[in-house]
Amino acid sequence: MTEFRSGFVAIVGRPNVGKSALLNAFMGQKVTIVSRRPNTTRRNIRGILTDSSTQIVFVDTPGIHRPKSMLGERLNATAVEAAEDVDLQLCVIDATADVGPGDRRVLESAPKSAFVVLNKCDIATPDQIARQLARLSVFDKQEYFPVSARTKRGIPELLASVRAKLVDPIQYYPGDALSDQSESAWVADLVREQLLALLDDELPHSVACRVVEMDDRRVKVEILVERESQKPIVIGRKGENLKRVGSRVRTMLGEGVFLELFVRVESNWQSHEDVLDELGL
Ligand SMILES: Nc1nc2c(ncn2[C@@H]2O[C@H](COP(=O)(O)OP(=O)(O)OP(=O)(O)O)[C@@H](O)[C@H]2O)c(=O)[nH]1
Ligand SMILES: [Mg+2]
Repeated sequence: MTEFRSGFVAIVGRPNVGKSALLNAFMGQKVTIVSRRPNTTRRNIRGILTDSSTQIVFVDTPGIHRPKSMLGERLNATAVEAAEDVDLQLCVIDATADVGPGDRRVLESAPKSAFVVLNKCDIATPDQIARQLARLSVFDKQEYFPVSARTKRGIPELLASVRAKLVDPIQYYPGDALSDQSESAWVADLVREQLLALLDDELPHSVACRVVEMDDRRVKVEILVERESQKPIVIGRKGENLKRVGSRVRTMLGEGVFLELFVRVESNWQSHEDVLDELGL
């Protein structure tokens, strides 16, 4: 019989490179939200992948960026903290964008044992991929993986290499655990994900969601915005946006759940320590 092995693996990188999409690809199902806006992920989210002889605890992290608010500073600190505490780091780079200062910062703070994951290879040319890999080789990390979270190309090979690095004999989570998130944090994120998909470019950073009431049949989610003028934008004409968000999230929650959404203005919440504390950010 093979011995059981486990490990914690942080997925780090600058915003929007596809860290969360990669976690979902590893898991084969959605455990974390994805959007085309930067700074979508705001908490460290564990995705737990267990088979008969291994358990990988992936940690999806907020994108590391140059912060413009207290929220931004906290997001960076959250990601850095996650990266410090793991057995392996996956540094994710976008195959279609030049390696910039943000990527360099991530690569320079990662240990030599880290894997470099070049994501979005489905929309990069072979030439682009080759040039990116050549540029990245100067960072001298352990292994390099061209992949696509979207098509799953390269994902099985990457997973096999991650499994080969596991050394801890302890199983930290039950075999059927998928994530460490509470149901309420998950529902609040699903609402924010749909808002991100709908809203103008300026707004996403200004929105936060939290569940204020929840039982078996009813969930009430508060949507915070920073200014009075943002409220009608989020609500939409005749409540159109909230209706759309509500119906999309309801289909993900399953039959019979009554979802109630309301918008509240909390002036400049991104810079208020107590509000960030309350939101668990
Ligand atoms: N074509 C393509 N798009 C991808 C791939 N992976 C992610 N994306 C897209 O890239 C965007 C960002 O993906 P996320 O997974 O939210 O990125 P992230 O790194 O988690 O971003 P933050 O949470 O903001 O730090 C989304 O629009 C995804 O659909 C991929 O492999 N190929
Ligand atoms: Mg993310």
